[in-house]
Amino acid sequence: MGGTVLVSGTLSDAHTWNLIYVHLFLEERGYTVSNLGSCVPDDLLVRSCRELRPDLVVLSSVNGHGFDDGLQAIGAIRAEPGLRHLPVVIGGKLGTDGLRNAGSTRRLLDAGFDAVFDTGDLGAFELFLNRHRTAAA
Ligand code: B12
Repeated sequence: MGGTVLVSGTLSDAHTWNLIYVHLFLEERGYTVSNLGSCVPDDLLVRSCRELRPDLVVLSSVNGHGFDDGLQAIGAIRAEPGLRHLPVVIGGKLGTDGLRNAGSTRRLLDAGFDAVFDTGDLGAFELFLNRHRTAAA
């Protein structure tokens, strides 16, 4: 079955139902989930990645600051030598217009995210999970 996933909100984001939704979405697919909740500072996120050693980290942001918060979070994670290859994705409503933003997505990928779901496409996320599971097996 699935592995372990660390779910987290981003630094500025106070929304919580998105986190609960993603948590349940993963549990229903056999993953064991730890959920850090909302407004997570980068140092707590990095410390949790180091201590829990999850198979995957999923950041969720819906307040419109996801591109900026995500860039900062992935910078902190990738700066940690032991976390350079940890799979990390981000999704939700990352911008404020509900539209895909290829430039900002590219910046997040270049900064170290393994995948970006900027409009929260759960179908694309499920495809990613299946590919990730196959690669890990
Ligand atoms: C409830 C709510 C609040 C509540 C939150 C309470 C709580 N405990 O969560 C309160 C009142 C606190 C709030 C505050 C604010 N909110 Co608000 N809020 C909402 C609202 C009405 C519903 C959100 C919700 O719970 N949805 C239910 C969950 C299950 O769905 P979801 O969040 O959309 O998540 C889905 C997808 O995005 C996706 N998804 C999420 N994460 C991930 C991750 C991955 C990897 C993937 C694949 C998919 C994915 O899966 C989920 C299920 O489909 C939305 C509008 C709306 N109808 O969506 C606005 C909304 C999210 N809020 C918004 C804003 C702007 C704010 C404020 C900044 C307002 C303000 N000026 O103060 C503050 C944010 C403060 C902060 N520091 O973050 C905007 C965000 C703008 C944007 N991104 O385009 C929205 C979209 C409203 C709008 N149309 O303008 N909010």
